[in-house]
Amino acid sequence: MIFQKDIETLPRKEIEAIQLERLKWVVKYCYDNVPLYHQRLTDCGVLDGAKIKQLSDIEYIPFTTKDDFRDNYPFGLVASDMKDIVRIHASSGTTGKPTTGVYTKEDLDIWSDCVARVACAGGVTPDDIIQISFGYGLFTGALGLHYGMEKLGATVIPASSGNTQKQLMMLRDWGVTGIVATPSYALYLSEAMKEAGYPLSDYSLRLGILGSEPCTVSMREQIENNFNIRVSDNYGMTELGGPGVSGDCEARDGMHFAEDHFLPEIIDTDTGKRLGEGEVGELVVTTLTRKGMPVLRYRTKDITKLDYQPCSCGRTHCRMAKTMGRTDDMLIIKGVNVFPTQIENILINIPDIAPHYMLYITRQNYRDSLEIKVEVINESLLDNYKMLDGLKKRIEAKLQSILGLRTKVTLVAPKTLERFQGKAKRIVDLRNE
Ligand code: ADP
Ligand code: K
Ligand code: ZN
Repeated sequence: MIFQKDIETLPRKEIEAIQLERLKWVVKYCYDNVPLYHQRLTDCGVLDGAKIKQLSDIEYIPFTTKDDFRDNYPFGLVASDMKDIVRIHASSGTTGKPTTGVYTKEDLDIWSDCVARVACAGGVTPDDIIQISFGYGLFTGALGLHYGMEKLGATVIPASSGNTQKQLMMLRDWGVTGIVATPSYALYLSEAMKEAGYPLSDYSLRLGILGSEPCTVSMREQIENNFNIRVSDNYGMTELGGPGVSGDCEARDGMHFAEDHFLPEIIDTDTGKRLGEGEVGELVVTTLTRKGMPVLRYRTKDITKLDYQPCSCGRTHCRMAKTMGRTDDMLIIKGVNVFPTQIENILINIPDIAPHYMLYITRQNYRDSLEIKVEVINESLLDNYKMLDGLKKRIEAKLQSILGLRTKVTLVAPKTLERFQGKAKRIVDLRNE
């Protein structure tokens, strides 16, 4: 099933024609309505779009960054009349002032379409009962998935996050077939489900629609095995309106971008130069239809690549690879570049330990060191020092061979590391303390 088949299977040429027309529209719209963009479009000579003749002319336009959102907090980037704004969301703001996202009625309508596409691509049908275990509130994830699922015709349970026993009760009693959550919460819930001890046959769960943080293939497999479900990944962010920007189809070979609403580019982070198809770099996105808060060339800081080849599912919109990290969470330890997802991938494939871990980075005498705390799950090892030491050394050796970095592994008892109900925060960088 393809939710908006006519649009999602358009030939490449037609997608590009729509994008060019909409790009010209959004440039003029920003020039006319947002002081920051008016100034920048004036400075670069694009003005109200006079210089945009083809899609690649987008490169004349300066990037927009997270700082622009902060500097214009809360409503400086709003392009519509406030009387036409019907909803305000905001990011968590863990690294400063929150980022606001504002929506007109039309924006909400398009947003739901985009989320419904992603849900449909992930296997959801109107027969499904979907439990939304994202935290409801300012966060775009919960309400975004909520209205998208409803638009698709699925039955929505606005469970919100937390209260694990009640989550499990609803899963069992209400015949829930699909769960929406962050991968870390899904993993947590799947463990709690095993522990609760009811047979799998008490549950009807078959799908996981996960997003909002990276989910490696190995983590996905772990969640799938625990729950006995199929998981799809989807991607988005507050600055671009929330989830629905891209999502997995049944092929799970890259997440299809909603290319009629978002124009993606990949750039070299250092030079800002546009990169070609398949090249790895930072994702930059321009919104093509948003009215409340349009964004020109937003630097997402997410590292990925784009694939424009036809997909076996029939959709023609390009596919974005799972993010390989962010330009700002890349750890540089003793000069070695490390992405936390690399470490996770290694740990998750080692038996006897749980997929729960914490990274601590410290600095002494100008030397960085990385300590990794991991939980042992094989209880029979706990009293055997020799076995534990052997396990620890094997993990350290594996990490060193793959990362090229000597690390210190500390094994801890089962269930002693923090469990995250929202986005996991597994990195503690103490170098500048
Ligand atoms: P969200 O509502 O999706 O959590 P935020 O604005 O809080 O949006 O955070 C956006 C960031 O979250 C993205 O820039 C990206 O780094 C990360 N993110 C969101 N979804 C995914 C995903 N499916 N895979 C990897 N990272 C993701
Ligand atoms: K996120
Ligand atoms: Zn596909």
